[in-house]
Amino acid sequence: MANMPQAKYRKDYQSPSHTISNINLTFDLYDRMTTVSAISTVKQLKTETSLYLDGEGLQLKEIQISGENWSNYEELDAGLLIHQLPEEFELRIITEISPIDNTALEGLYKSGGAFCTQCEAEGFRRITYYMDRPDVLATFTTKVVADQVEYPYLLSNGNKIGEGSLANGRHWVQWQDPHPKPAYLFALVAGNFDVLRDVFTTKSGRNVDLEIFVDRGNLDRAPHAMTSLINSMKWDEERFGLEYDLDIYMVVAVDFFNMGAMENKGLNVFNSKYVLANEKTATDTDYLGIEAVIGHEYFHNWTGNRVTCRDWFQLSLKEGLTVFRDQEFSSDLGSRAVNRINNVRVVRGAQFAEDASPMSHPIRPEKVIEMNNFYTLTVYEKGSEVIRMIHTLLGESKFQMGMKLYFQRHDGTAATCEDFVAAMEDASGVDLEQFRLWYSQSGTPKLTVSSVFDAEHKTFSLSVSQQTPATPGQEEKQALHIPLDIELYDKHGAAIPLTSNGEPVHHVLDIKKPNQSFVFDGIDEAPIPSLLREFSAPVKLEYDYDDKALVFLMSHAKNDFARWDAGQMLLAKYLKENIARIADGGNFDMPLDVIDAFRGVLLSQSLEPAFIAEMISLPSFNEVTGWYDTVNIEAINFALKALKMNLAKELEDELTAIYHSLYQDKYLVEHEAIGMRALRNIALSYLAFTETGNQLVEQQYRSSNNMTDTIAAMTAANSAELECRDALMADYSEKWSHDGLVMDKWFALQGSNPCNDALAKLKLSMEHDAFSLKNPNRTRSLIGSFLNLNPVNFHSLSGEGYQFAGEILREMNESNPQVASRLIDPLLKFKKYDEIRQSMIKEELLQLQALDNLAKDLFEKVNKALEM
Ligand code: B3K
Ligand code: ZN
Repeated sequence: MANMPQAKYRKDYQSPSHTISNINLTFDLYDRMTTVSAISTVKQLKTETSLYLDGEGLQLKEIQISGENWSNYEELDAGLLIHQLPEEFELRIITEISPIDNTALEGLYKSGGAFCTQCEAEGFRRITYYMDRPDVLATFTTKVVADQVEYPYLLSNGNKIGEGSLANGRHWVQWQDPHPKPAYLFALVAGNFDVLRDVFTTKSGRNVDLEIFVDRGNLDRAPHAMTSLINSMKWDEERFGLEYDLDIYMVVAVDFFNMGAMENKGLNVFNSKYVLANEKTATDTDYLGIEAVIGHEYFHNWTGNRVTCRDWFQLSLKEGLTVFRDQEFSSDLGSRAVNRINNVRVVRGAQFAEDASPMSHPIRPEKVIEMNNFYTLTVYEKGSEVIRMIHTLLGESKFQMGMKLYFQRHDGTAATCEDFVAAMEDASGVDLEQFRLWYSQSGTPKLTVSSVFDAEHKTFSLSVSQQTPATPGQEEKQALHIPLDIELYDKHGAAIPLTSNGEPVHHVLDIKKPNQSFVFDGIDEAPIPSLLREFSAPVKLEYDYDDKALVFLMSHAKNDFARWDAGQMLLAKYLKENIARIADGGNFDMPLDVIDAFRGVLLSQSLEPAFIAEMISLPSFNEVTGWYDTVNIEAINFALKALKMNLAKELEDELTAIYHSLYQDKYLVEHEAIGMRALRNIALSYLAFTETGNQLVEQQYRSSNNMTDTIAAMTAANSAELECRDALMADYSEKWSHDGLVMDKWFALQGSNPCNDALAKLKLSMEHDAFSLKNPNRTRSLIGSFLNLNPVNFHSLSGEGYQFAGEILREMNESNPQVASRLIDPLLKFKKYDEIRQSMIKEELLQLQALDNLAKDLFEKVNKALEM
């Protein structure tokens, strides 16, 4: 490569040389030649009289310093260095950009007919030369000029302060955001939309205008997003005491977007996937996803915007905390247990896999080449688990005291993770010294627990040892402070009060040393321990439960999460046994009493349907691969399918009864109704493997009045490779081919199709009118699901799956490196497979490495993977 991308290190942080107190922007919007004028007030903070401004892909037209043309500057690779500047000055820069050619979807680009921006992490530098770093906070005034007919709505951050018409059919609107902010929170949108409007009255009585902008004709798909927004605003006031701070809150849905959504101050830009929903086009999962993402971006207004990050290494300061907040929001509005289960599935299934991959990093990374590569499960989901542990250690009321102090100290500034922990510590008096290691140490800790019951002394001892395996760049690991939430049960299922030397002991044990023991007294009979309740820490737990204890916990544990977890441990135990046996040429086998335990769950009158649905959901292929250093793809696939078929056969009567009893003729988006559909549809996914499967599935598809049941039927047909599959797929594509977002569900099924000629079918789907590699949603649906959810075909020994992935990655490296860099993740884990597969995947990585235009995003990942 001509210029080797350079890494940045957290330890090298230096405060800015200058500050920009305000910036006045004018955009004259044209597809190919947009002119951006930026006038900033700059002040020197240190001794340097030169100012460095970031800038990429810009045509520089003019630089003036306090009204004077300035020629004393250098144009560098990724910026400008302006020399001999006075202490205070007005900087005027004019640049030109071409939004229509921007396929990377970073900076200012066109999504369909609309102009929009994405600036986090470092996209503002593709708009103008600027100090594009999160610790430079300025007030923004933005004037947008564009054609009046094509772009009736011209939007930016803050409040509208002026508008007018111009000659030649153009018009302008000017916006002012009174809250100083870093450039990554800047946004601009220009387009022709339908608008859904509402008003929210805050707890102090201020009215806030709420506006959701969607493509023309989509207004009937916006109400759920609006309801979710209002619920978010209410929830943040009630649970966190936080009120919104502008007079207007806008959300714009766009079709071309690299991720889920963006929290730009007062003007969120959303992937349309997380806004648009009605019963015909969206599933229950989509509805819940919209609620979560609308909530997440709204909650960023305080945790992210009012207090932002000092530098990008601190990303988890805003992301981990905001994920924690959106998880709590969803849990308070819906089922806490179901939410917890789903969050834990992501951590165990995918974040643990990241920890074990070449990309393993702590929640606060030390070294970064391309910042966009660090919007990861580790920073987000493990980051949220770290906040949750602080919450567990402090309790809700002290945690809220910590939040108050955090805002008191840091509102309006750019802070660090350390600032957050210090506020929590100072407000609560709880010592978090050792706990801080969670921010710097990477990898998944393993907790090994053993127990001894002493009948003579009536004691029960738990010995706990912790060990974190080495990760790339971090050989030595230290003991972490791990909150271990436990409960002990007697044989009737009553919780035994925990005492030690006669004194009560809290149910959350502080594990701080490599090896630690806890002795509980006054215990008459051998108790059954429930360990790591609520997944109180993001660790792997090892404890030698026998089947009886797990079956007991499945029905007697006081907390739903613990019941579910016991069921998962039981399934894991038999999956592991069977995978080993199948790898040795043996057959699938599972004892009847294990099956009976799940029968008991299905027959329970007291459990919520949504929870039963979780109890009988099997671990995913990806979660199972996480149990092994070396993965046997065929054996895992065979065992998972055999387990599904076995349960279907043995529990057919119960599943059939449930399936028929849970029929609803009306579609309601309410938690109870969603739970009933979830259970009914998981029952269908099993029944698909029985004799009646094809008929049931086809009938559900034909009679469905909502997308949830439609997609459930198609998914069942796909995984069980039913005869009706192709007919259902054809029918769906005919109905929805005009709507890319709805077709994404179809593309995802094509991508994950387990049949033998899946890759050929996938390639045909790429010819579909609704498909385009330029659209990240389409690409993720079709290609992403092939790479992540189609293990047998992707890892085919023919090597075709890998070659196909390589071709797509080489293409996407040029058009959209950020999306390419997400797609590549499964290839980075090549060391987990047998030697033949390893060498085939490595070959694709080497081909990428050899490209002379390899983007920073892929450069960082490919090199890390090949280094290992
Ligand atoms: N903060 C954005 C993510 C930006 C990703 C940049 N590659 C959305 C969010 O986490 O809320
Ligand atoms: Zn976020």
